[in-house]
Amino acid sequence: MNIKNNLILALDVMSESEAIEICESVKDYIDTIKIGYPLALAEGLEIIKTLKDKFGFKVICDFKVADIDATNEKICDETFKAGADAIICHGFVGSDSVKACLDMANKHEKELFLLTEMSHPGAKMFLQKNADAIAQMGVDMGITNYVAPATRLDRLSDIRQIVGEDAFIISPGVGKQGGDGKKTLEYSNAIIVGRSIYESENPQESCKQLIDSLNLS
Ligand code: NUP
Repeated sequence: MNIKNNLILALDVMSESEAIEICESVKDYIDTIKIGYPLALAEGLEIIKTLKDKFGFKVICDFKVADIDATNEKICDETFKAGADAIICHGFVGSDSVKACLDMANKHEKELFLLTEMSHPGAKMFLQKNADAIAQMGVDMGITNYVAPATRLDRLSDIRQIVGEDAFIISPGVGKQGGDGKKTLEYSNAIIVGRSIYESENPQESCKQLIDSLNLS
């Protein structure tokens, strides 16, 4: 996936009008947005097409799909039918569940991102212990897209080692969760940033400043 400025906007706002307002202000800097349960539950899956049609964005659906295979298949099918370019699934549920997501992504000729270790403190309780194995499972399954944390660069580096240089990693946790964008991009292909853009007084300026701080060349 080619992502402008290596920056994905996590659009966790609670209404279509807010979403459109934020997208209007950052559209010159961003071409890929991530929509999760907050906006999808508030406005329905139609919000995907609305934002794609209006702004031409690529949309990653952060539904952290984590069910049995038969249910994962249905969740992914509906999400891709609604226009998503990619979906994020959890890995801890095991390879049968993940394969259902991968098969559906392939069927729709769309992308799957496998979530390895999460960025928040609670990820240390259970997920971190298995994150390397989750990443390795992804490699064994031929998955090429991953989500790994900007908040723990040592872990991000470990996961990069496992998935290899050719894999595509996107990383949440920059800004409000404490991660540094420029350092994260030493290991990741793109950062995911939400609140420090959409909660800002001036999302456009925050976006611009963040991109300047990444020193992309
Ligand atoms: O490990 C993860 N951490 C994380 O924050 C996996 C995620 N998908 N996210 C999501 O990234 C989170 O749900 C939110 O949409 C975004 C980070 O937003 P913010 O902390 O920049 O506001």
